[in-house]
Amino acid sequence: MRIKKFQARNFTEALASVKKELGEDAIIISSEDRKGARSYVEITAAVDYDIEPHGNSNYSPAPPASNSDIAELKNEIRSLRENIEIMRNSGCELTLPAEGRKMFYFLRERSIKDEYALSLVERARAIEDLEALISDDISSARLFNAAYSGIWNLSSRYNNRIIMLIGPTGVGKTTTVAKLASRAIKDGKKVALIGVDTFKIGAIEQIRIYAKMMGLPLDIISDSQELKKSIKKYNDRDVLLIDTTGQNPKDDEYIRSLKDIYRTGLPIETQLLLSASSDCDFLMETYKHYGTLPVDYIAFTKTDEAVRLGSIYNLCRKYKKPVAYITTGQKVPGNIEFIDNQKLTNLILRTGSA
Ligand SMILES: Nc1nc2c(ncn2[C@@H]2O[C@H](COP(=O)(O)OP(=O)(O)OP(=O)(O)O)[C@@H](O)[C@H]2O)c(=O)[nH]1
Ligand SMILES: [Mg+2]
Repeated sequence: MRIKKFQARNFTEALASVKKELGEDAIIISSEDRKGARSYVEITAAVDYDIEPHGNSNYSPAPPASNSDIAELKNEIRSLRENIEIMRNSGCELTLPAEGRKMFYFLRERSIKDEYALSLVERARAIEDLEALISDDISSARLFNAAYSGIWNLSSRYNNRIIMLIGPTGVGKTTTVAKLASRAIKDGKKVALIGVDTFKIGAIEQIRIYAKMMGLPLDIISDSQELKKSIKKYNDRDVLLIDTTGQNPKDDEYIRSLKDIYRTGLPIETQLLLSASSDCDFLMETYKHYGTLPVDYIAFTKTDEAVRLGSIYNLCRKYKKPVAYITTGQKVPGNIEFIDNQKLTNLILRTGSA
């Protein structure tokens, strides 16, 4: 066990130092708000570390432990772990004033990360301030949402707007391509669909069915050269929607094949779809992989299934990407909302399913 005191101007900074020096597993033992000519906070944190292997050659091994000893030890470790987890999940907020603590728990209940919750609490005077602060933090979305709702030819540099949807398997890319296509048709746009074939069984079938239902031309392509040809062919279309098939982003080959597409220099707008019902750690990890691609916008699917939506805030705050839209169900057409900042904030602050 290593124990260390950290001093900083506020809890956010102190907590950042704890994390930096002792890592994510550090637990907060105590925290104090020291008032005076030079006010500061002091956090005492500790981290457990692995016991080094015994290097002494005179070392004589103890008699082997019995199965019941091992089981007892395992139980002991499990209960210690649980206690550490409880301690880790409490502590940093304990020295906040009562109103601050109330706000902190309010934010934590919505799955907003502790470090972001602390920074919001530091800026808020009362719980009523949180809405405006959150809205400010995700303000980049507003610009886009205002423009997105009806204007498909946002990038006037090009003849058509080429939108490619990427994201984890089953997140709702094909369904959302169909929703976007019907929305564009409704807005009087000429649309074509492109499916990137990765030889996944059934993947192409689904986009084929949607294309047929909506009477839209569809090209299935398997590499960047074919994509170039398709885009040229559909030069008269206002909107081209490219559906990709989700694969494990840890698979380098997959990311490489997507990078090939960008290397063509085609004016592709990339929307990364993430399921709002995934847990925050998964979303952050996923973003790390897809973030190596030129992601322009994030869109959150399955908001209807999510119980807490604080992870939308966590992600927007960390990666500062605008949110293009959210999807709210399986229905095609429909179940897609080009929401503004205010609505997105309300969603983040909501608890319970829609
Ligand atoms: N509840 C809910 N379900 C959705 C939503 N969007 C898509 N789905 C469902 O999620 C499932 C997967 O959707 P797809 O569109 O096939 O997902 P995908 O990302 O194309 O999947 P892959 O091509 O396999 O990577 C389907 O059952 C959809 O109906 C949504 O907003 N809410
Ligand atoms: Mg699909």
